[in-house]
Amino acid sequence: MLFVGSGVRVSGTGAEVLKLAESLRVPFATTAHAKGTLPETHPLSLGVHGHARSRWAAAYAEEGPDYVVALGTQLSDLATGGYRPLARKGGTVIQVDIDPTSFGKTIIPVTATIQADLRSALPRLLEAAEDVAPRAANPGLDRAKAGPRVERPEDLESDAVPLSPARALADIERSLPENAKLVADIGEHGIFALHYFEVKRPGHFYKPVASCTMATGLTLSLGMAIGDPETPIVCLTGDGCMGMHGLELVTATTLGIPLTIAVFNDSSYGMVKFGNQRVFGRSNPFEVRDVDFAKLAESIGAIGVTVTRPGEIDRALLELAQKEKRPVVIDVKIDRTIASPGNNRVNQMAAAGTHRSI
Ligand SMILES: Cc1ncc(C[n+]2csc(CCOP(=O)(O)OP(=O)(O)O)c2C)c(N)n1
Ligand SMILES: [Mg+2]
Repeated sequence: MLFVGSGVRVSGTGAEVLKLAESLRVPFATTAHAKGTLPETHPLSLGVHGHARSRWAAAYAEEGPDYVVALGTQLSDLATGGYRPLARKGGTVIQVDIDPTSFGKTIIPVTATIQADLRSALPRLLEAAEDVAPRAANPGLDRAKAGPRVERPEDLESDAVPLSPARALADIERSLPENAKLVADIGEHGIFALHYFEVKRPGHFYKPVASCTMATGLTLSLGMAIGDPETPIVCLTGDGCMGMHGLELVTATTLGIPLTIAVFNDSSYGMVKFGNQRVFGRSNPFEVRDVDFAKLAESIGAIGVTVTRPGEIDRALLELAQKEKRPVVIDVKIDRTIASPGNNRVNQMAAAGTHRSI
């Protein structure tokens, strides 16, 4: 298995990694942070592994690959989903990274490390791969991909109201213009995006991961929209993130920036609420107000739209900002009782019984 970290994005070597996977005919998975560097619709893709991992990646990793080449990742707890070993016991893990301080940070078994710039390492790996016969068959991959890609796949089609976050993401995925870029922010909504959104075109999905402040995605997408006004930028954010930096909308409106902001509005700091519930068995004792973000947007001079039902997010809505040359805020009232699957960091804390020692 090739395990692709964000170093591949930084070095711009996604195409070479894909070539390597194809020439050896081995599957690849990305870290959460590297989601968007490779097409997830590719037959060899397992999607995201580690934090918010897909069921395909989980199934493949649980069988335990013999040989893993990790490219541009520190193999942190997020990358490995709570330091789960990448290879089977006794298997080989090779870690390639430009930064020598990336080595030895992980506690999972690593067989060998190679300090190299991926821009020079990948051509050499491709050259070496010429002497290796591609895998004829990979029953482990077939078994892994025989099952569903995601947890609760039925949620993607759910007609329920309040809206399931997975269904809202499926509507976004179906409706995104071909050239649009989706940026996901910090919170449950971001984990939903990591888990459910399937990247078709490399370079068209980005989610900041790890120690990021809330609304990093919001401010980042504003910068992207200013820098590249012809490309439709859709930012998926949360009501809490909007509370932190939502008034950047004044800047976006003043400058006439065609940014689309889809707010997954659960009237809560969902990640904190569900995290507390999982680890401590109870949640934070305060409620966040149910803010009407469509009205807020209109009051600033942006376009505000409220979505409450499946199917309401469509192509016309995601093209509106470009058409009107001003920001569009979509207040998506999601079902606030649905937690994201695959927040392994929190699940591990819960399993470790942290609540008992506090
Ligand atoms: C500035 C800052 N404060 C706190 C956190 C910790 N934190 C991560 S996600 C989150 C809640 C996000 O709420 P919201 O934007 O509504 O997203 P949701 O989880 O509900 O989808 C918090 C408090 C953070 N990342 N950044
Ligand atoms: Mg929220």
